[in-house]
Amino acid sequence: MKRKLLVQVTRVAAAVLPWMLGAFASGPAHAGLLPGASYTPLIVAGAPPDSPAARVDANLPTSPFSGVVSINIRYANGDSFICSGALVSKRDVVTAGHCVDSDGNGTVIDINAPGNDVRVVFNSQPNPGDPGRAIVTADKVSINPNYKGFGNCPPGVNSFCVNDDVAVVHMNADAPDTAAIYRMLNPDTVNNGQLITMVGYGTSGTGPDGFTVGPNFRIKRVGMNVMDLYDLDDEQGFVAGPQEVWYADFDGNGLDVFCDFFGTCTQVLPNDKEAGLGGGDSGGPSFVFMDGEYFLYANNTFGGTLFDGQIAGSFGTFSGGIVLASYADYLEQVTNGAIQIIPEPGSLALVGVAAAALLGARRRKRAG
Ligand SMILES: [Ca+2]
Ligand SMILES: [Ca+2]
Ligand SMILES: [Ca+2]
Ligand SMILES: [Ca+2]
Repeated sequence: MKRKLLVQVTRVAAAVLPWMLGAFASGPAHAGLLPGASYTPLIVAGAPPDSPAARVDANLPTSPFSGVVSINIRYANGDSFICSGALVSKRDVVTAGHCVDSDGNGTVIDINAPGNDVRVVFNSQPNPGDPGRAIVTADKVSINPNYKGFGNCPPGVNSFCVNDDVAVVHMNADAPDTAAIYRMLNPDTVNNGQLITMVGYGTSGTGPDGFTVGPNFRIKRVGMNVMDLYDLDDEQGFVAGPQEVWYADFDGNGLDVFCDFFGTCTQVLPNDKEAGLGGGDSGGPSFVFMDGEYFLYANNTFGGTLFDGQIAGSFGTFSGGIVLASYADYLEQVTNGAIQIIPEPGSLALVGVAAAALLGARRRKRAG
């Protein structure tokens, strides 16, 4: 018998982080953040002998991920959140909109209000006091104007919209020299089957058990997956416009849910590579590795379960984020041209986007 398909998308990022950087969140999560949502974090390992520890990337200048940062968002009421991000210029970090959304409706945090701030935490060197571990305060924060809060859709669209969840944090001082600056790839089309490397500071765990390890501003993990499905523009009812949202399932222990439910049967990666996302991974990058370079390709913003009884973060759940190429104009504008965006070589432009229609169909079905 087929299990009832229950798509439940929960925000991945912005987990409350009570023990790092002196930040302490008393009481429940910030009121603006999806009340009642179960917080699920990012880079989750496979089954033993793979483990969360095995996915940790050393905080070294030689790491290709030295420019992946954690971000601490603090409010005057004491709320404190952790997210992840990617350095795209000496002063600019790309992250997720919901990380800096103060009211759940896409209103950017007022960093000029007393007690509020956004800080970028670098981990491009290993030892306390190293310049590569600088914590740099933001002097400007921008959320993509089409982002109206996690899950919130444009008027007239009856669905759950995770689209447009992109933000840029501008810092009041230069990033440390040891932190890598990433160039962004801007392909014409993103294809299902695209291999990605995901990096973040969020919750981790294992495929069998789900989330077991909390997020940490100083511990980043790396995992891989393959993009399976896409959503088009929510402002156009998901039937037109660019690919805005990507989805990947967390394959393992014989579970391949997007293959089973949507007929999208992409490569299942080895146990020590395939990964899901957890709380705190939000805003972190998904890279495409090409010609010896990691290019920024997408950000990571959500995770979810497909049916009742699934353990958050376990095999058979899914996660995803935002395809940044679809926001190239916005990113160019907000960084004052500081972000380096390069077109993807034609040889890599791929085949169709048959999968794009699938979630659209599901959405319409649900809506109907
Ligand atoms: Ca939108
Ligand atoms: Ca949109
Ligand atoms: Ca997968
Ligand atoms: Ca799969």
